[in-house]
Amino acid sequence: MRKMYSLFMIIIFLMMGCSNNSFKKETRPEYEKDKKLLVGFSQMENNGPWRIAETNSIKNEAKKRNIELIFTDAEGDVKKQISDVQYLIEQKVDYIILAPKTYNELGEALQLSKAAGIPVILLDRKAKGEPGKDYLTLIRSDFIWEARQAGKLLVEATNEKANIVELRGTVGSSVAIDRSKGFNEVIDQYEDMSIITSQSADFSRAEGKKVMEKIIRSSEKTITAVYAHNDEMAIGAIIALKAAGIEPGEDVIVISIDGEKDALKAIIAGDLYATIECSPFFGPITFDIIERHLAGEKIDPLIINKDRIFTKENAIRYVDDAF
Ligand code: GYE
Repeated sequence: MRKMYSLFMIIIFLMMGCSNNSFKKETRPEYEKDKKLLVGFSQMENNGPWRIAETNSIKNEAKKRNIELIFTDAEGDVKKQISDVQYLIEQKVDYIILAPKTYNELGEALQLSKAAGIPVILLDRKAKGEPGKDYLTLIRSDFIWEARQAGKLLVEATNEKANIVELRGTVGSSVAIDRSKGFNEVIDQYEDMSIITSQSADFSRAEGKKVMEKIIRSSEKTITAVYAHNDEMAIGAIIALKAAGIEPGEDVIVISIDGEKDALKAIIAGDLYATIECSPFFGPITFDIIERHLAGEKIDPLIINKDRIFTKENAIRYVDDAF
């Protein structure tokens, strides 16, 4: 009888242990409400002013709110980014913030976190999955809007006539697709605005310079405009143009997206015509979302940041605050 009783107690004890574990991640049980929140942030790469500004915005905001953050840098390698997410899952984080490099591959990371029951907040790009099911929400800029503004400004600056070089962002990223689409929508309405070549330079300054050098060497047509999907590639292109004796701002109109400090300086110097802002400051909105979700609020599956346009009219006003 005694033996039976102890066996019974052991079974009850084991069951209590199990049930505690299984409801751990869903909603926070009362006894965990005061526990410090543990959040993982998987960044795709951490070079160039835009990425660094985004990373710092998340890190600073976590610190401000007394939230513990585990940061991983995939160094531009999508396979590493998937294993970084796996690592964050093993660390039993409460939420994952994911800035996914490419759409398809990082969809796999969403499936892993979903299976582990950890909500994901996607930052700045899409990954394959269903909003509200495979991830909590996506916070980003309106890339189509940005690209349309770039297109409109270029039409104005070139009097509706240009041979355009397009420097595209990372192949397989949602942002590169949208920035091509929005731009093409606008310039397609003008007979004499044409893209003479469109090539990827992976959002990098060094690549932008290299790709532009090659295009300058091989182009049969006179290049009169450059549309770069981000400032870093535009600055690389400006360096290449100058080295080839072509004057940006006079011979070639250069336009891009992001609004980084170097781009605003290039506008003031007359090398860059304009840049459309794409804010990298995700910290406050991301942690607001997490806190609202913890409080049981319903979260919109898509949150769009508001951006501005920087030209020679206003660049001087914003340059000091830029990233
Ligand atoms: O414009 C670029 C960065 O995904 C919106 O990625 C982001 C883009 C940003 O490397 O500079």
